[in-house]
Amino acid sequence: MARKKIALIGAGMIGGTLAHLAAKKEMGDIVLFDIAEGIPQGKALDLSQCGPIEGFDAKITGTNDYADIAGADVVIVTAGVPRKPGMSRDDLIGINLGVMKQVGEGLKKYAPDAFVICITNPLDAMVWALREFSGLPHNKVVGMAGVLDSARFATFLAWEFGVSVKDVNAFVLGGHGDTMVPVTSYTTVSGIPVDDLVAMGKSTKARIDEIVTRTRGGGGEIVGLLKTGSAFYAPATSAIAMAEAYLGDQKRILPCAVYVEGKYGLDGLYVGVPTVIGANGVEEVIEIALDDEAKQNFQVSVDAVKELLVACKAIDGSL
Ligand code: TXD
Repeated sequence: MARKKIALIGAGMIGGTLAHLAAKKEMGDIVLFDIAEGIPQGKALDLSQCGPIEGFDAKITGTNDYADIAGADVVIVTAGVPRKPGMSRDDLIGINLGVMKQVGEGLKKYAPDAFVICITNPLDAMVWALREFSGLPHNKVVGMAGVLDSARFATFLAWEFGVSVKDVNAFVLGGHGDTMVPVTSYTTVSGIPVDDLVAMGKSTKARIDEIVTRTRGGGGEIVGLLKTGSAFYAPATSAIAMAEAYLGDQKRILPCAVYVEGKYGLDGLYVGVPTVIGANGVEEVIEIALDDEAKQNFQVSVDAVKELLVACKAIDGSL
């Protein structure tokens, strides 16, 4: 059986990390696309030379021509500009919306059957715009944010409780922004709800609230430290988990930015919700019961996403 084909649109910090992870896992042949001349080609050559050492067989190529992504099974989009200190994710709309338009045209023409994972910020608006521009089916275009935000939440909780990260199952819903909704009532350590661990004296409500706040600011914390860009190892790792769920028909329930129609009181919006990812892409949106606080926070998140869409439509009248 021919190898799968993975196209990475954007060969920057996340794109290069995606390529390395996909190659090490032998997920398929990899095409790195970028508008920067030489970057995708140089990274592809460098990564290819890891093969003899790591022992992976994967054809890794770099290109500036969309035709080279033809027939891709999975496309992961990081094209655009990342944040600098002092910038909000929303400040990126002006530039990255135009980028999504170009990428959407490329997908429509060369990879209409692909499962597309958008990473570019502001995520909830960019994934919606990419779906609109590409015309691909809603169940085949998703955004990566919740897996990353949940991993940040899980990391901080594991440190707090002094337990293995393997045993923390964290849930973060809503938009990929300061309004994201870490849902402690669905967050467990080996099945034990966080609230029960607090009741056992393993932590306090105040500390958990601090961790929720730190999770919300998780991206900004790294931007502030790096100064030249934003996080890229965990974002790449998160998108790879989503791509593996699709390629392996794993039926994983992952928090992804997906098109929600009729559930959570929404009538057609991309936002982070628990999603079953399998060979058909988005196979089901899981509507969990939210307590009043989580419901309120989720609504704030939805309203923030809606404002981004208004901003997008003001920039590009075709949306
Ligand atoms: O959880 C999440 N979704 C976020 C997303 C987590 C971290 C980073 N987040 C966003 O991903 C970030 O705010 C950016 O919007 C993207 C990509 O971040 P990255 O750190 O990889 O940015 P780089 O290193 O600047 O890479 C972007 C590449 C760069 O090589 C540019 O030349 C290329 O995008 N680029 C383009 N490629 C194709 N087409 C166009 N028009 C284009 N413009 C720039």
